[in-house]
Amino acid sequence: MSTTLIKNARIASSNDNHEFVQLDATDILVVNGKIQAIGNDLVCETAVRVDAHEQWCLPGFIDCHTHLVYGGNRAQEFSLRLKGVSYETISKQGGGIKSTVRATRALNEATLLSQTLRRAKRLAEEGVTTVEIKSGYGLDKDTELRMLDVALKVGELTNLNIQRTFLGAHALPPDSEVSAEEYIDFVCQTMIPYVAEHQLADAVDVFCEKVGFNLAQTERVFMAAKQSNLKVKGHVEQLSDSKGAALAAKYNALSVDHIEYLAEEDIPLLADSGTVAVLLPGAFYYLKETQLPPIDALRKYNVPIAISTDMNPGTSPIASLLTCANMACVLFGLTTAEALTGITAHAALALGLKNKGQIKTGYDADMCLWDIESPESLVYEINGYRPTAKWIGGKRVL
Ligand code: DI6
Ligand code: FE
Repeated sequence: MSTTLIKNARIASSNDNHEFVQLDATDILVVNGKIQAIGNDLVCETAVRVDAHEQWCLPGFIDCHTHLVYGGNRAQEFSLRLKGVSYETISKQGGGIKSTVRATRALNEATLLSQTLRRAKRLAEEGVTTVEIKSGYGLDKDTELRMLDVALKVGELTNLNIQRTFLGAHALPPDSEVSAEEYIDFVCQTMIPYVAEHQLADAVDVFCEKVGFNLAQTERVFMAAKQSNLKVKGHVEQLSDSKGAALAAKYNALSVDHIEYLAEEDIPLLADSGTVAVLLPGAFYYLKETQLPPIDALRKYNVPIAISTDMNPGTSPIASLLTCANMACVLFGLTTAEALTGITAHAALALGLKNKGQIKTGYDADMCLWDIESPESLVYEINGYRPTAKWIGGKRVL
């Protein structure tokens, strides 16, 4: 693979203290997909030389929680909700996740792939280089596996790094008599071992909520994941304090996501287990939630905070990570620096990716150049900018 030398950049990244700062260097040498050196006056005769002309160079953004693969849309449900019908009511009446499951099951792989690619490209256009994609709109073996395969193909066709998460425990399958316990048996005994054996996912997720699965069912899924050596994450405390975060911490979860209703007493558990708090302000916005996540307490206990789109057809149809970073500032009170760390270094931690999310020697060369006044411009202005150059694993893709 080629060697690249980027000259004259203003480089900004989170540092090891989790602060998003400008580095005291202008040049980056990339060899074999990795950042080999960061410094001033770097020289390499054999490298492809790129003059950044003082543009900013930032780590590629990481969208660490998406449901990018799905069929259909939920525009009608959106209209119902605008008339005051709640998400829970729609879900109980067979809409919500179940309607997307029916639409997803009905699509063949090629159609599912082309619809997913459209959304992946939207994310990528804004400087995203890594995307986590969950299954969970199949809820039967064939469709769950098809979703995971589509996610893999998105990576092959776009250059994006894709992390896959098995979310079989997203909802009870529609049009089936199966009980929640029986369905969890299937998830734990059939699906998780299969997914692990064939390396179809990097982690396992559960929707722990009144409209999802209860704490005991969630724990069964976490135990099965652990037995199969898969990391866990959880959709927890989105609509109520169900104690999913504390349980996730017990299983050393990579992340707990949503967490508007997270109780302060559970936050030290997250700090101890190294679990990342993932904010999903798009879902908060679309559901017109008013309960704010406990940002000050997360800061107090130094729990890393990440931000993601939660891109999904029901509660967060928003394929723009930078818009979600803006929302995390405006709606949740994050600083712009916290937001930038939240879509880079902390998002990498939420996926267990040790070599991504920072511009740092030895890290993967996933980065973009931006023609902006300062990095905070990206969070300040909605739909304001696109990168002018982009590398993923050292390969120039823009
Ligand atoms: N929480 C969410 O935000 C998405 N899934 C979940 O467990 C919503 C999924 C949907 O409504 O389709
Ligand atoms: Fe989600």
